[in-house]
Amino acid sequence: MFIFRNEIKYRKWVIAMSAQVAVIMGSKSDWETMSHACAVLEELEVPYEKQVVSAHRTPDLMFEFAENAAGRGLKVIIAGAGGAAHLPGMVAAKTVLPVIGVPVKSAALNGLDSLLSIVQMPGGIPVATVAIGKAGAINAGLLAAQMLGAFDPKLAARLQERRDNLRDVVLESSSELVS
Ligand code: RP5
Repeated sequence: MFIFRNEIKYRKWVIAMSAQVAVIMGSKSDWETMSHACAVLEELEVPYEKQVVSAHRTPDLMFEFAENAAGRGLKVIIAGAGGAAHLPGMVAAKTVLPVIGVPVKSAALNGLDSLLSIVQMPGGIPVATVAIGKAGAINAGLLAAQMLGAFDPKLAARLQERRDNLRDVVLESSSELVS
């Protein structure tokens, strides 16, 4: 049992050391949305790490994270936030790694506030902004994998297989309508 617990710690350490993608979010309340990005990365066997980093509540941690991200070997950052969603843009301001911003659906304005906060970056500091909510989180995971897949033929093949499966599911659903 003791050894097993150590093994879990060891595996977590290995993942942290080998992560290519970081999935960060402004609050634990964003996890329901951001878990979809993580699920895609797991499915595609992309090593990733996840963490809560708040632009407003933990600004020093945010800067430390962004400044050290490239040096730690990360290649892509997925950042989700809701409301006054400054996390993706501020992280992008402190790193030249690609940052994908996920607008989390907010209670007050249904995520329109999140979307506009993330997408309207000034020229020079890009954030690749995806759709509000679950679809955006899924696409953020896929987009990160596609960026890495440009340099990793095996990952590119897994992405193509996923596309092919998606196509088959749609064609199948269409044929069910006809019969
Ligand atoms: C943002 O504020 C977070 O990204 C979250 O979407 C929103 C609300 O956070 P909580 O009050 O639920 O922690 O910073």
